[in-house]
Amino acid sequence: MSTPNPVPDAGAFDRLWADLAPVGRDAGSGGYHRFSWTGADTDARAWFTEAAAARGLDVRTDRNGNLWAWWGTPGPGAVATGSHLDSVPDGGAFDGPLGVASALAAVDELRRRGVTPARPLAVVVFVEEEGGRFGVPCLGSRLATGEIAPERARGLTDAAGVTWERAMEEAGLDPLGLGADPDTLGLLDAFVELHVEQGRALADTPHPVGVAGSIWPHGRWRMDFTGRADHAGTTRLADRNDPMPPFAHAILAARSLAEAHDARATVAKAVITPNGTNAIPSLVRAWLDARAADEDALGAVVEGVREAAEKAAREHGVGLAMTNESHTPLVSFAHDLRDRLAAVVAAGSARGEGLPPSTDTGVPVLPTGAGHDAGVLAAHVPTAMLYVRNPTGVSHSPEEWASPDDCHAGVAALADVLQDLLAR
Ligand code: HGY
Ligand code: MN
Ligand code: MN
Ligand code: MN
Repeated sequence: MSTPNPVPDAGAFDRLWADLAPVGRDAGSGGYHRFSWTGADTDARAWFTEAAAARGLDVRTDRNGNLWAWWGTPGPGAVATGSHLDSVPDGGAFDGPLGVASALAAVDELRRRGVTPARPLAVVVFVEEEGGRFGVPCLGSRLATGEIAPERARGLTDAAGVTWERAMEEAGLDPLGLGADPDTLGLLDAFVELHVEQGRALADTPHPVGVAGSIWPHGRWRMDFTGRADHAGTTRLADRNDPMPPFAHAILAARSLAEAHDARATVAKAVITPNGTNAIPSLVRAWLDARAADEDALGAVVEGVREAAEKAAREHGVGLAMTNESHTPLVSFAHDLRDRLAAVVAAGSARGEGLPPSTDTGVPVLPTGAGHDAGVLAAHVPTAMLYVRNPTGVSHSPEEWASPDDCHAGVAALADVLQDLLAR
């Protein structure tokens, strides 16, 4: 079992986690409903602000609503670490929060080691990473990098029609300040995100910590099937313009194309209007989440779904508009930083096992199909990721889990990595 040198004061993480984990947890399912700028997300952000301030960090909210907690005066050569606090509907406890709590615990560990950073360090919380409320994932980091235009972001709406602009105003922020933030990102020499592993890549290995190698190309496409509302009992089949059969064809096409291309395609969200048992729908609005190891496979899946959906729409006298809402190209994390992290984590593992730090403990470097803010920043800042083992192999579910020992190993590895980066 490879264990980075254990965190002598594991209590620092445990105390942080004991405070954060209950915030927004559903008493019934055990899942989380932390949607940007709403109660549970606001409470989690308040927790972060308090915990960071208690460590003497200077907490600032940037123009896009991301939180930055600085150890040292913000300046060039800075190192940042962090993740997100928002969740998918009924999400797990660790996806996002583990990276944030571990970052604060790593600050505690660095101080316990007597480290005086030679560079500024920021702990960051990106907003709307899941896109769970406004539909575009990594919205906070995409705004900061300039990847998404402020005008588009301001107009994004949630299920109740509330715009991002109004949600920010209600959170006490100025939505007119939205936009690329080179002044902040330009300070960073490195960004490291620690994240719970969201599949089985570490679950069946002796490694509690892995390093990210790449993130698959992935994206979201909205499909609007426009039919004609009518009576379920009096309308003959030949007279119908029912959007549901083409919708069903799109789902089945996504599944078979994903199998054919060893890709992943999911249709998990749909809004049916008027959504009445005995009323043929006038509109089905649904979203395709597609991901593949390369752009060719991703394109083949998406265009195959489009063709199948368009064919079925024609046959049923239904309109179809399929539009791309977000797309992240293949992310290959910078090899030098990735390999540096792997070496530091391996040395920590070796020390943890009483072996010479030069021992190659085989720390895994992993591809993933999960998107992250690190995947957005990687095109702008030298970026790397650490993964913490998830024995369940399940994520975006209350079942998602990481053991306390593995969380501590993650904090130790993150502290080792930050100590290495801050010393240069
Ligand atoms: O959907 C994702 O891959 C990430 O969890 N936002
Ligand atoms: Mn997620
Ligand atoms: Mn995440
Ligand atoms: Mn009737």
